[in-house]
Amino acid sequence: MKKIVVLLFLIVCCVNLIYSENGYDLWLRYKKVDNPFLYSSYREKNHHVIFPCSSDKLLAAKNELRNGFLGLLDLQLTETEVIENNTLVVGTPKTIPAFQHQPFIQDINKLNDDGFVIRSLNFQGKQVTGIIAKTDIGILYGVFRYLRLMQMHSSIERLAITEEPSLKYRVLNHWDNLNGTIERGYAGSSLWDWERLPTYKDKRYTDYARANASIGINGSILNNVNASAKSLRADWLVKAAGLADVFRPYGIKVYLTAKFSAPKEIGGLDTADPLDPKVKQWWKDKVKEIYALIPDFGGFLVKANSEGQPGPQDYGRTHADGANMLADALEPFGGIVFWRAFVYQNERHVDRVVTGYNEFKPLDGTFRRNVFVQPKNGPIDFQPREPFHPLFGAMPNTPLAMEFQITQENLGHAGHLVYLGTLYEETLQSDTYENGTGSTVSRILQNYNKTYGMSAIAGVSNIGSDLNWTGHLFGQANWYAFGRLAWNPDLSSKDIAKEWVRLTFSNKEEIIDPILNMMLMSREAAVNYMMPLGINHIMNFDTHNGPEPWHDDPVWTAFDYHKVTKDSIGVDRTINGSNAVSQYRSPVKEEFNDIQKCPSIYLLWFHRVPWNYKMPSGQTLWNELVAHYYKGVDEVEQMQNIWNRLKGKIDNERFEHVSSLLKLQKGEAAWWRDACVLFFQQYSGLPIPEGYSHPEHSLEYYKQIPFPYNWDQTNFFEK
Ligand code: BDP
Repeated sequence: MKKIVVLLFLIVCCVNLIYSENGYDLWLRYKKVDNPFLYSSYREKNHHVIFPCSSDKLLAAKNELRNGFLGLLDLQLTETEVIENNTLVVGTPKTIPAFQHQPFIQDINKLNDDGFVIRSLNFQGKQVTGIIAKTDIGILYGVFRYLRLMQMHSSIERLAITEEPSLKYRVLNHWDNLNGTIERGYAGSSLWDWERLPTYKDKRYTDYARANASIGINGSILNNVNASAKSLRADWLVKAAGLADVFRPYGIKVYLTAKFSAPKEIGGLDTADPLDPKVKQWWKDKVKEIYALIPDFGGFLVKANSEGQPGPQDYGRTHADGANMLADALEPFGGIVFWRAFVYQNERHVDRVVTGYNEFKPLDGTFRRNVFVQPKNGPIDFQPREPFHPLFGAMPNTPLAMEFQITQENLGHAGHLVYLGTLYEETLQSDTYENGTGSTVSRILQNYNKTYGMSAIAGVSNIGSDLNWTGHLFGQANWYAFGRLAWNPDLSSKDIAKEWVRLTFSNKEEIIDPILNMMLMSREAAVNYMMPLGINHIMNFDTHNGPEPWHDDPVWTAFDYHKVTKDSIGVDRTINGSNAVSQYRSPVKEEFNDIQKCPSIYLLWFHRVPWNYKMPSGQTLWNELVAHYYKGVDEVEQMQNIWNRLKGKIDNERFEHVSSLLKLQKGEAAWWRDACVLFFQQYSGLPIPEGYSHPEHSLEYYKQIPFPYNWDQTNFFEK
């Protein structure tokens, strides 16, 4: 009897082990295909492979294929030289010269360097599948795409896929400090082990590169925008070079942030004036030194004259003067500059929303060709919801790079499930009217492709040393969504979410549908319980997590953002107010300016509205505001219910992980709701409408709740 119990126990343990997943494998899990029909058809089609390899990129691609076959199909990658039916043929016209005479070569030649085709074709009299590209990196992308087909249980018969990325530079911005902390990072510490680099190269760097390459990300900016000049010192550059060596086979270039005062801080000069010949020379020499170590170095990202960072304005020069000096140094090597447009004066009389546009719009057309101006998606600062940044549509002669935030600085850190694909899509599909209807932000980004090949998108990374990379398992979906939209900014966030669920959890509809529902409702839920109707910047002033609409000190006050009084709430940014609306083109400008036409999601962003204002729903503003806050919490409850019904259908480890975080989210959502409703009620003086439960505690109670500790802010070791 005892033996049987022990045996049963061991079986249970094994089953648990098999089904327990910690999330490390991301969307590259390569679990065995559990549909017998597909399994055998995939095996048949991949029985033999022709895949000549002459570069590290091709080798990386073949390794991936090998791992994919083993995991998905229990199949060893078997190479052949003789073409038979059902052979998988992988190569470029260079590695498989016979391709040069095939009719499909025309299609390949039309693609950009990162493109590929995957086709079922007749090649040398045999029916084969071809993964064909112009370049080696195209092959790597094609292989990942091919494996994804099988991971998602799609048919691989009669394939006719042609793909190329719409944007050229698709980069992650890591806000990693050299001391291992990550500014606004919530998934542990930095992946970069600076102490042991470059000699010791953690295997994780390779997995990081694989994950990025699988979605087409091709650049990694290693360090924080609040930069340390030290990262440009010779002893640190060799470490960056060590990472570049690991990333290279995966087509990922390394970039660094450049602290504008570096010539003074580490170069011994007495100025960093961009027009000073000594300074120019210093940067030229520095760039030369970098390229000697990292021949494919990507370039610099710069935060200048913003939030206390040094910049060209310290010397009476413009952003263009600063950016162009760096661009000139990088140009001979093919490097580029990302110059951020996230600037604002810490002066309370200036509406922060208008600053970026005011500083950059007049400089349109004055930047070198290898400079991107990089605004954030909205004109304030990664709020749960913002209208698109008005610089998109206002600088037709300057390549603009989009900066999205993947890390959830203002969206519940790694504690809340908030799928950001919908946020990204909302911005990308906003119409700027730069060239008439249909000039979406996405088009603006892609249009520059037509001018001189410059197009870019950047995402502030949510990756850290946590075993599952992103802290919250669903944070992986945001990394994935960013990458997929970087490849094609017109993809639908819903389709992307569906892909991610299939790759991460299961191909079974009974699992896909509920998870998809949760993801698609999650961002709106967060907006509802945090900052509905265009309210913004009312989070804790320091950690940016938790409600603090009452924060008020001489330097920083939430009152500048909500301007609440007993009569009204919201900021007047109409033509009678700060006139921020005029930074948008017609008809967006008129739409935002008119309280009747302004979408209610942006109402209090652009308008000061009396508490008893009648909303289109027929409710007063006060009642509607309260309704949003309560709805947000209800939505989190719905998400919990959906998730709970998945118990037993997905592995226990990931189920429990998400389940406990949803509990945390529910608690914090209720905290946001109760604190904000009570705070605003002090001003409106109106009752919480019938049917809603009253907050359990007083406002004083909520004000005293300590904000969850966040250790990421310490940059002090570097200073
Ligand atoms: C703000 C962050 C701050 C960043 C800054 C930036 O709170 O940590 O340094 O943006 O983007 O949102 O430069």
